[in-house]
Order: sequence, then structure tokens, then C-alpha cells
Amino acid sequence: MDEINRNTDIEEEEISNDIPSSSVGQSAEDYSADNIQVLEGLEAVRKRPGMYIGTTSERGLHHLVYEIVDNAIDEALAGFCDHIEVEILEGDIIRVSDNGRGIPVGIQPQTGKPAVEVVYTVLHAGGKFGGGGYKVSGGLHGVGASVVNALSEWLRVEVRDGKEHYMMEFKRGNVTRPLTVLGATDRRGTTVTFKPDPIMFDTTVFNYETLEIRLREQAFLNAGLRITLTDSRPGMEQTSVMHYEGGIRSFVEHLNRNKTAIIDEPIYMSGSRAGSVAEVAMQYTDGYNEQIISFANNINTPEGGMHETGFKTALTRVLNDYGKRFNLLKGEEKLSGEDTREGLCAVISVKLEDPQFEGQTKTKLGNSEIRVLVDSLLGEKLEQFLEENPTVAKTIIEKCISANRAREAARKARDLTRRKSALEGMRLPGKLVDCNERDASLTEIFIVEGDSAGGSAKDGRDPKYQAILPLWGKMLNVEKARLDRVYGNDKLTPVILALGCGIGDECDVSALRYGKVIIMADADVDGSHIRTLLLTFFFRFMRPLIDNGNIYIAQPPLYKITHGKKYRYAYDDAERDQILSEIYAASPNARPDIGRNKGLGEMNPVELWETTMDPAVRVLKKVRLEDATRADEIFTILMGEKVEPRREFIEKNAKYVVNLDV
Ligand code: 28G
Repeated sequence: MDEINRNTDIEEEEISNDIPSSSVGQSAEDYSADNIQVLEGLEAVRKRPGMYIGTTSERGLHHLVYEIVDNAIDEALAGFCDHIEVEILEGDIIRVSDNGRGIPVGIQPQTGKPAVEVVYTVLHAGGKFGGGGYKVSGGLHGVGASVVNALSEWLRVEVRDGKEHYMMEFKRGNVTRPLTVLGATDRRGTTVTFKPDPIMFDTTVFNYETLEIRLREQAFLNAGLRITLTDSRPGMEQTSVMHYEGGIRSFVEHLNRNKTAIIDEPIYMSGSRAGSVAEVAMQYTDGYNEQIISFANNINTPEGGMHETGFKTALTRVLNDYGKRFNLLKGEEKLSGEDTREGLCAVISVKLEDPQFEGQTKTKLGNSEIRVLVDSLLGEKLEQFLEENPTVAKTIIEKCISANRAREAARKARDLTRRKSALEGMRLPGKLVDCNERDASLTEIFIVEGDSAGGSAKDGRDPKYQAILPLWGKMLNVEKARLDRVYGNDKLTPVILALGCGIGDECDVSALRYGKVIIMADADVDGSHIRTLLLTFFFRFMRPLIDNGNIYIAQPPLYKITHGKKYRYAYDDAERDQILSEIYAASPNARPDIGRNKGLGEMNPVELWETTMDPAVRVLKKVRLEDATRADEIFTILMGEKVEPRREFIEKNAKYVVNLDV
């Protein structure tokens, strides 16, 4: 922390807007002509921001930070930087600093401009750098700094090269201050400060936790790199220092921090071949779900791919071989892939020359040579590890055997459920209020907690394409449940039957009976409890629905604002303020009534329709894998065996969970 502070906090010279200083390259007047060209490039970004950052939602906003940080990480990978500091300043301005070589400031012969200017004004500038290696970090599909610049109200880049302190500034991608020398310095590094353009984003308010999760991941993936995150917004001050000498071993320990591990420390394996590098860290817990997180060139690959396939194949083969060889597996007993991954937490990180990203969200690694590499690397190293650590090996194989037996039991329970439903002729749960339409792509199902909310939803819905499933019964602790228990549970069985897509291995999106599965719960503690349960259930047992984007969360309004005979609903505080200001602007002595949200159960059918169910006005939040992962984590904390994390969580979130009875 101290070193990077010297880089950023103690300035030899203040930056002001009218420092008399020498310009490098061109004078300010020369810029008008060049601007036209620059504009054409970056104007495309401002015209269609989604094309460059995927989305202009909160997520896109945070991508801006990752993109800048990724450039600093590339400098760290090149071996010239070991500190990166990220700060959220008052007004949601971001400042990122590194202690690398500094972006080159010399004039490029092709353009006649300083390299740093080219990096910040030309689309796709950057690409391969860092000593001939591969550009490894992720971000905006590698498009880089110029996109961030184009989408910033203003941006300032400072470079220190051990001699001079340079600065240049931009507004919405256009140079407003050409490269300028501010003074002398003996330090090195790059500092980028920017304010995302509110015109371009739905919100420009940064979420500390979102940045922290992503930056921590990068700190794990780059062992030894120190990343600090500081929130300097008034009233929100906090700092995290992320620095892990253990790399992905520390990542696995972190992922398992709320769980009970059954082997003392993560098993770590690494190796390289033909310019590609693979490393794996893995540790078993006493839980039932698997958590495999993979990366290619430091880019998260939630859709998996060849590295995950290679890992899974090798794991199944090696554990079966070992089990047979040492007589831990008897006779015909054979472990399935799933058996070997129950309770497993693994992080796989590969680095390769030319990664091919495939799949729906371009987050699946397609290079087949990597499957072979990970498979053979793991085959050898894991076999060797098991032979050298027979006690650990025995623990692992026994865990897999118990998973194998549970799977058998689950199959029987499932067959029983099927036979029962066939016998009783109840393919669909009794409380389901179905819709008329049969084409799943046109239909939606609302899963609603409580009979009164269910009643309003039933009367308020459009019966043509909207189905309602009220939930009742006792909450199942999914944390402790394997498939067999889920099948028998009175709260979850109706969900499984209504959706029709099956669970676990058999979950098949094409059999899903409704295109949208919408969780509708109150905005209070109990509502958040049921949301967490359902998300965890979908995450663990119907993951393909999350990957395929079928799961949604309904957002009931937070306020009803009544003024005279008219009323309007607001879905967040900003919208409430907007509506109020409109009302006051229209009549200065207005006295609107601001009603705090009612529970869903207290809304009448018409209210429920016009606020939460009508596609023309409602707000639906599509559940992303990250949301489900977070819900799963919260669930583990709340339902798991470890007392300490639960106490911490409840203390930290006291205002949300006071009534939660777990
Ligand atoms: C703090 C926020 C984000 C960066 C560097 C360092 C170099 C660099 C960055 O080069 C590619 C190659 C030469 C023009 C490379 C410095 C080689 C020698 C660098 C950052 C294009 C860019 N000396 N540090 N880019 N050059 N940090 N931090 O962005 O020809 S970007």
C-alpha cells in the first residue's frame, strides 16, 4: 500500500487547468484537424456502446474499470508492475494507478502522435504487448482504453517514466489537452482518472462489492500482484488490500471459507507444453455440490470448454484407476464423473497463445489442444499426488463412493416419484394455475410465496400466457440435500413438476414448459429468504435454465405516489425523486402522498397486474450466473454448519436478516 501511495498521493506538482507547460508533439490548435478522424472512430462507440461493452447497464459501467485495470495487469504480467490501486472518488470518479513503465509517450512515426494518445483514441489500439507474450487479461473483448475514453465525460491519463510526469486530457474521447509535461519525477507508472458519461449509462453509481469480487479474482489469478481498492466517497469509506502469494490455491481456500474441507489443503498441479500453461487447485468439502471455476488467459469461462473437459476426464479416470488398484472400489463399482465432483471446489487456469472463445456468451474455451494438455498434466500429477498421500487419497475415494451410493438412491426416489405421478395422474401440481397457451416460448410462470399473493396473482394475470404457482410447505435446507431429498420435498416438487424440465443430470431446457420462470416475492426479509432458496435451488439443480436466461425476478414497486386523483409507481429512490420533481414542477404547492411499498399479498389483483405483471410496464430482472452464485454463497453461510461465517454475515447484514429463522 505504501509504495503505491507514493505513486499517487504525494504529488510534486498539482494538476490545474492552466499550468504553463511545454507540449509534446502537437500544439492545441493542431488538434482540430485530427479530431475529425478520432471522432469517426470513437463516435461509433458512443453511437452503439452495447457493441463495445455488451451493455450500458450497471454491468457495463463496471466493465469500464476492468478494462483499464486489465491494461495495468498486462503490465504486471510483463513483469514491470506489482501494485495496482483502484479508487472510487467522490462523484463516482474512478482512479486507477499502476507502478509499471508508463504508457509510452514517444511520437509514433505512422501517426505522428504520442503512443499514449493513440492508445486512448484509436479503436482496437493495444492488442499484443508485454514483451511479445500474449495479451492475457480480459475486459471489453480486448477493445481497450479508447472505448473507456469514448464513454467517459472526461478522462485524464498521467504517465511517469522515471524522468518526466506527463498528462493529457479528453472529453468524451476528444483531446482537450494534448500531452503536456507537468514536471520532473523519479517514479514510474500510469494513472488514469475518469468519469463515466451519465448520458451513456443507466447508472453511474459504482458498487464497491462488485468491483471487489472481480479485483480479488484477478489478484488470485496473478499470484504476488497487490491490488488495493479504496472507496473514498463520503460516508462510504473503506479499503481492501488483495494480495495472494498462493495464487489459485488461495482462491480455492477463499471459495471454501464458509464450508468444511475434508482434505487439509488444496491440491495444486501445474505444467506447460508448447507455449501453453495450465494450473489447477482443488479441494473437497463435506458438501454435495461442485464448484469448478475456470479461466483462459485470466478471462473467466463460465460456459466451460476444453480445459474443464480435460480436467473432468482425467479426474474420473485417475480416481477410478487408483480406487481399483488399491481395492477401495469393489467388484463392479465404478465412479461416474459426477461422483468424483461431489463437494469438489476447483479452480482451473490456463494460458495459451490464441484462445478461441465460443458458446452463447463467448465464454467457452474451444482450443482442443488444451483438453489434451490438462488431461495428461492432471493424469500424471494427480496420480503422483495420490500415491504420495494415501490418507488423503482414501478420504477422497470414500467421499466419491458415498456420492455414488446416494446417486443410486436418488435414481430410485426419482423413479418412485414418476411412478407415483403416473399412477395418481398428477403430472402437474394441484396448486398450479396454468395458462392456455402451449407454446413455451410465449408463456411465463410466476412462482409466488403465500396463498394471498397467489390469489391476487391468479386474478390479476393474463390467463392466456401467464401461469401461477403458489408455494407453500416447509422450506427445505438445500444445503444438506442431495437429489433424493429434493424429489420428496413438498415445497420443491411442485416447482419441478410444473416446469417439466427435470433436475440434475437430466435437466433439459427444451422440455421447459414456460419461456420465463419469474420469482415473485416481497421486497422484505421473508421475500429475500424465498428468493435465495429458489435461486440456490435453480443454481444447484437446474443450472441450464440460468445459463439459458430463463430465470427472472419480478420487481414490485417500492413506492406509490398519489397526487390528486392520479397515482404513479416508483421502482427505486431515483424514480421516486424524479416523479416528485415532475409533480412539484407542474404545481409548486403540490402535496403528493408517498406510500411505501405494500407486500404483494396486500395488493389487489389490478394493482399487482399494473405494477408487477403487465409486460408493458413491469420491471423484470434477468438472473445471471453471478447472482445465482452469490445466492448460493449466502445460502451456504445461512444453512451451513459453520457458525462463525453465519454470525459475521448476520452482523454485517443485520438490517436484512433480523427475522430470518434458520
Ligand atoms: C493505471 C491504469 C491502467 C499500462 C503500459 C506500459 C506499456 C504499454 C501500457 O505499451 C503498447 C508498445 C510500444 C506503442 C510497453 C511501456 C513497452 C514499454 C509499455 C495501464 C504501444 C503499450 N514501455 N502500462 N502500455 N505500446 N498501464 N494502466 O494502462 O508502442 S498500459
